[in-house]
Amino acid sequence: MSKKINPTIADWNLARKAPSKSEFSDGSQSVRFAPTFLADSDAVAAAEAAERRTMDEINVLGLKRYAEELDEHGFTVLPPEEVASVEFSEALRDCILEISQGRSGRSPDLQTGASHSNHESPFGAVEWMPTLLVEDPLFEKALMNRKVIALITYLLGESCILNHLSSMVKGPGGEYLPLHTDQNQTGCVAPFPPYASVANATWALTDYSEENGALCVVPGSHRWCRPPSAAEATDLSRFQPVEAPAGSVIIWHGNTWHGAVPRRAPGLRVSLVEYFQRWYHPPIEELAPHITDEILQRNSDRFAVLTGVRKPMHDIDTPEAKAARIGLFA
Ligand SMILES: O=C(O)CCC(=O)C(=O)O
Ligand SMILES: [Fe+2]
Repeated sequence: MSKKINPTIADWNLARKAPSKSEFSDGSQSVRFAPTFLADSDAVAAAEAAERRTMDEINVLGLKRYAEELDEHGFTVLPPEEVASVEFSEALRDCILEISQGRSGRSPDLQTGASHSNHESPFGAVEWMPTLLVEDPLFEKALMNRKVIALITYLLGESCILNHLSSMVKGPGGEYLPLHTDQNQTGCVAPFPPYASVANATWALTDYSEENGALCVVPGSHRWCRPPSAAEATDLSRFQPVEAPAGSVIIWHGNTWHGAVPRRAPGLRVSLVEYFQRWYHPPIEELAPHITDEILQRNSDRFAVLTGVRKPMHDIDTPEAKAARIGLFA
């Protein structure tokens, strides 16, 4: 597996190794340093353990190939058979369409797409619906999908959080979504670090193809560590539509240039967007106040971290919190 994009703990060991007494720079043991900022062997061990857990999970779930694609191309497509049953994906799609009807008062037309053909949004002819997580337990199940979380952890570490969970319902016509990166929207300014500080997992709940108005990517663009220029953002020769059957999950690195083509075929493109980021970026959806005890009880501890109910990495003194500052997978 390429180590260039996601350096492993070994690459950083020299800088992070807890020093022995004889390694202090002036060779003297009589000089005293305030301990908080010194490398700490418990924190290093916690960071290494997080990397081992992350890679073990990738291997146990048979996801090595998809992790390699993320390293190599900056995106990957988990096919439906890797993700969930057809029934689950269809239920998720129907649930989104029902919420769309409830929020807009208009009945979505999956066959012709006429209900959404005149929609205007920054994403084209798309109805964008944020704040979905607590609308239905199906969204909690989608969020906690083990394989999706394994790959997101590979990109963002165990301490990552959800920035928002939303859906897109796209009708025929409308505008192109210009190429852009997510990294500089909620992560950091260019030049970007080579590792992801933001990552997107989008459930394609209807078939994705060029004529169906698919997401487009520029493979390998995550290595460029910058967003496209205005000319590059609108250069249609760079738009590569992602072909993915309904039920797939498309995962991409925050540095990856992506956009979308307008839908030419009748009907609707329906997707669920799970947008994640490293723990130190503020989320756009403040989820914690909406997470009830009942929701917490039916979910894992990881769910509480993802939704910001628990913030263990904000506690500066624990090895885990220190590990989240020194390890890409912690
Ligand atoms: O699904 C799409 O059409 C692209 C949306 C997008 O840019 C995003 O979710 O970051
Ligand atoms: Fe985006």
